[in-house]
Amino acid sequence: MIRTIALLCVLVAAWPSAAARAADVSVKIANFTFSPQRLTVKAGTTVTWINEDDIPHTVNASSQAFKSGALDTDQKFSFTFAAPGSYQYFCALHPHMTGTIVVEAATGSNTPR
Ligand SMILES: [Cu+2]
Repeated sequence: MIRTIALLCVLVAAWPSAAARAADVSVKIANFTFSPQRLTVKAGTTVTWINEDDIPHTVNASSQAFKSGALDTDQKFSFTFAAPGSYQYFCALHPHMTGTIVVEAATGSNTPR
């Protein structure tokens, strides 16, 4: 419980713009699993992975669009998905750990055409 509160404080401190950018989301890494394993976001969304396991994990895109390096406990990695598409990723240390980020075109008046 205390650990959860401490983590929330860290998150708020690290993301001063979190309230203004409510669309930004996080993926938890725990028990050798990315959670949620499949996530759909709008283009322009920043996704942050947080390692809650006691051992290191990585977040590597199959396309090599992003690559975190080893994340120790409570370490985070963020990537902003600018382009729509389906992004498969895995943990380089435990390749059976996989996840997918599906990026949809952003809607709004400033969307070209
Ligand atoms: Cu791993």
